[in-house]
Amino acid sequence: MSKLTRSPAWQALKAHHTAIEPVHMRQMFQDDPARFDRFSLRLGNLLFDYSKNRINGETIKLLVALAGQAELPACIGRMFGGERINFTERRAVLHTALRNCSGHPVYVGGMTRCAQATGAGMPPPRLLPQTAGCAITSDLASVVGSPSRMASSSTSNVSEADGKDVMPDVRRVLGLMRRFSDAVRNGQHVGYTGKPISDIVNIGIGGSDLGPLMACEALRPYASPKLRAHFVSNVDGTHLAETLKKLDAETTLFIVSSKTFTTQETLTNACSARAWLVGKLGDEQAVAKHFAAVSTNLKATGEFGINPDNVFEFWDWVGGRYSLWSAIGLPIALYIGMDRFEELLGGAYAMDEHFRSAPPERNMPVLLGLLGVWYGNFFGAGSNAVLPYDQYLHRFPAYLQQLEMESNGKRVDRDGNAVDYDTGMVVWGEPGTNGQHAFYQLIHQGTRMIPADFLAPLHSQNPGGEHHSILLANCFAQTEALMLGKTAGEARAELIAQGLHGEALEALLPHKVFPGNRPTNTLLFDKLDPHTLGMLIALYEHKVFVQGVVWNINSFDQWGVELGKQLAGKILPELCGAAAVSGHDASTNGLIGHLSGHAP
Ligand code: G6Q
Repeated sequence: MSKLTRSPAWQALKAHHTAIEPVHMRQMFQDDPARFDRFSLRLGNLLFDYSKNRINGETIKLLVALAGQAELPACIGRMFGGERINFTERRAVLHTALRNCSGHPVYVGGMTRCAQATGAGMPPPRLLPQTAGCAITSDLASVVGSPSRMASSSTSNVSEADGKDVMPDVRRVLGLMRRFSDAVRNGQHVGYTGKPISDIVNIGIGGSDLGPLMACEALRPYASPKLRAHFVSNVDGTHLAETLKKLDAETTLFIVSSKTFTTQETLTNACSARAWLVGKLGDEQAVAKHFAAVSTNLKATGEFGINPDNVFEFWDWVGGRYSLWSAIGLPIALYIGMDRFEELLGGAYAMDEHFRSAPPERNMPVLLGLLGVWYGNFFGAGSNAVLPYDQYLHRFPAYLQQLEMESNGKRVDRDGNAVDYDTGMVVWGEPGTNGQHAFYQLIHQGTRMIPADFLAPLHSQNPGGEHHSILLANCFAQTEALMLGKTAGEARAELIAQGLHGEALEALLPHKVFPGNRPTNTLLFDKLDPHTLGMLIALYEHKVFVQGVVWNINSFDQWGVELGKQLAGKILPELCGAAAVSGHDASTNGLIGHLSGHAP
């Protein structure tokens, strides 16, 4: 048994699970009319209702004890404090610095294995009105008039030195983003033939795609009507080809986004896009006006031929899937404008401040994370559905899939020992009512428990008719039905009312029963504006952190992704005939052989 599973907090939860397993939530609601008040939380305009969970006060106490045993508060302090908690890559984890509106410096710290260390070391939080934008403000002063815009970026593509305050660089790059996005949006930055930019195409994959794509979709109502945003990620040539079909080279701006600037998919797509552009405009010189890059690898962006004035850097302490707050968010800034982008940062900052200051039992990310642990480790749930009742959030589940599954899809603990408990869950979902007509059947009546998060705005960005009332009625009805279920008695009464009786009734009855007792969280917000989206994303980022701390895993590396990056490298030359096919298993040899008669 691992240290975690034999720990007193874990064992206490195990015993508590045995006691709570037979209790139906119907009963819990009947017994406690104040259950909603006890198990809901507000932060700014965000309401987190977690009362429809299989918990009581004792559950929360025990889960909080588990977090305490894992030294969660100290670990939070270490992340915000810039310690190198991503120890397998010797990196700090400082996406929170990218939205640090406090005016305080943030220093890259020394290497620490957070679960083993003690002591809080948390700076006192600075309170921020929940509706405020981000006071981080892009530092235009350090951009304008600077002899070289990269002058102070000596650390790019290398590890930041311990003790360095990252905030001046953060502000400087935000300033560059503001200058560039303003210029594109107001028509100052024009294409090679002098026409204003109408289309931006982000070329990136994984963390360099999913965040900006999700956020641009979510914030469409705030977008400039003069700009369209496109995202090309897949190396499948179809993705680029279908995107280019819609575009005019004279008015298109490509942003090549890659932390490493070595990713095969991104570089392949970027090269093809460049060839398309030069082919259409007939001059290599056009590239300078139509290509920008976002990367930590400034040497590689230079070698690719991107005009240094259009290169936006970030740093090794920003993980790919945590990078939308950095220059990787440039498509968002272009699309909705820099002021709105800074509101997004402000929302995340509000959640950061809540996360680092609220007591665990009143802390949204802590509770959300611990509820996941409760179901994953004690009820054996294997997946978590995320169900936005807001069409603009249609890519949110896909975004969370990477955030959660890449971060917590780990099988060894921080000491390298195989864990004897489950870690990250499968995350999946679709916008609400579409899902209702598809996979909700399994959530209601299937054999597996699937905890689900329901997200909905009180106000639609597109009010009119009865759409929004119908949408919300569906959302609330689903969580109610999942909690209550339908007993055999209720189903029987319904069937009798429909005129059924005898054998026909008895045959149908079991199919009409819903066990209920299926847990859900509901997140309600005023409307999906940049500030709220920032809060929601940061909420889930910190949820992932909480779970990683409890499971004693490194949530910030991704060796599985790195493996994928290496694998095709060996087979590609074999497919092209540049190397002999060797060293594979019979299946892979067979597939390669099959292809050789049908050249791609
Ligand atoms: C994210 C992962 C991964 C990464 C992509 C793209 O946390 O590391 O999804 O973002 O593999 O990598 P580049 O940005 O380096 O092209």
